[in-house]
Amino acid sequence: MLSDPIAALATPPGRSALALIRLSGSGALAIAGRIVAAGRGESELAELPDRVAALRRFLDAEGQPLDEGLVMVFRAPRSYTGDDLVEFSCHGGLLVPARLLAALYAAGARPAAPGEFTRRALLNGKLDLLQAEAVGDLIDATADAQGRAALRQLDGGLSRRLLALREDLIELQALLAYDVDFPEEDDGPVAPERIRERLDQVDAALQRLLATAPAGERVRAGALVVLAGRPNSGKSSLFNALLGVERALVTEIPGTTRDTIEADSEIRGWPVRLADTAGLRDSGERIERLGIEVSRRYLGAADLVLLCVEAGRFPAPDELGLASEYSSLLVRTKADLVEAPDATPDLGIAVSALTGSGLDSLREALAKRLFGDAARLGDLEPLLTRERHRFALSRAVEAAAAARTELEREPVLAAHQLQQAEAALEELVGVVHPDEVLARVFERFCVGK
Ligand SMILES: Nc1nc2c(ncn2[C@@H]2O[C@H](COP(=O)(O)OP(=O)(O)O)[C@@H](O)[C@H]2O)c(=O)[nH]1
Ligand SMILES: [Mg+2]
Repeated sequence: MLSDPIAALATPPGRSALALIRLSGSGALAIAGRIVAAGRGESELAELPDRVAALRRFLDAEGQPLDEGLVMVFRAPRSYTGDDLVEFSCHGGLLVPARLLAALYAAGARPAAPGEFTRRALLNGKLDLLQAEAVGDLIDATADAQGRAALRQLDGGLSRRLLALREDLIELQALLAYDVDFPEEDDGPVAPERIRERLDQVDAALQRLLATAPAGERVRAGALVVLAGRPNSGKSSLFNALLGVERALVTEIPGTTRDTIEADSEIRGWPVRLADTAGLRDSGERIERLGIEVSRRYLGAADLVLLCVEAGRFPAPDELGLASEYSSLLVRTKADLVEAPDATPDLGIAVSALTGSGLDSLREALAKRLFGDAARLGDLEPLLTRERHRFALSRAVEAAAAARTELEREPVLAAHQLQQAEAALEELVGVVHPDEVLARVFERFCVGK
């Protein structure tokens, strides 16, 4: 049933001062009423005004007290889900929230599935699909830029842009329909050039939006930056310095790093996953050789390779080869060991993991290379942040291009293509939401959301 009562913990389980439990669906107030004790002079739950916190004792199925906390009622449709909703703040930890939930289940609720609260919000028209995705993205965000992008999407920025484009497509269909219905009315109200001009504008706008996808997807997923170079070139030291913690083992023995070590970090507010690799060299040793193979795979997946070469020596042909094979940035390490590190920009950014010199310039360069597009585009357009968005918009762009081709030859077919483009945008925003689209969007949500 669409709105049968569901309940779940909205905060992570474990030791904490407080926990939040949500209950939503038809009969939510009656179910909550069964576990909330109204003491002397206190009003019954059903009499509580909306959105006002009340301190109450919570009871288990036997009527025994299990905690004291706050309860708040949100009556339909003014709630997150759009259905009647009750929130309980109780004490945290492992015992109390579990007992409170058990009491709610005994009183008639069932455990919520992952993302089920947000799914109901969507079905009740509280959020569209893009906003529902943004809720998930905001929860998963680790870097400022991810939080900002998610908030903008949650605020409806991308949805409004897409719905405006959809309006344009509908208007074009109307213009075409007029042309189809009254073709003999030459000099009719709709000049063919006008239709073409409008179509060109819409097409260009769709393409501009599609062009934000690579930058937007990188913001959402984070960029992979791989440190590479010869053994002992200072990769692990730089990795640690950028992270600000001693994650990777550093020794003077070449070949110390064998496994690739990954760590999430934030560089100037942008999400970056750093990977420290085994040094690249011909090694006779089996374990080290395996590590080098893994390094190669990482290099292939990297958004940017930081090629580490000691500041004291000129990059060798194999190193310059690597630099040109991958999208890379040359870093001259151990700058503290040389008198005057090369200042030529072509010869890379001089850094010292020991003194910290040059790290700021390196961070600046990294942010610019990896997220310059996102920063630039993000000011002008909402960003497309997922493959799902890119696929839908590609379909719209293709259909718009096909409509253009058909315009001269067969206006009916052009109108059909415009309708296809419109359908792609509708599916993207979630004006229509086929079940499989919903399933994909919600599969990674947590239960309380
Ligand atoms: N003076 C100096 N020594 C460094 C610096 N970075 C690394 N080293 C030394 O160079 C050696 C190799 O460093 P490591 O980070 O393990 O290099 P990797 O093999 O490329 O990971 C170690 O003895 C480090 O202490 C630096 O910035 N300055
Ligand atoms: Mg190392």
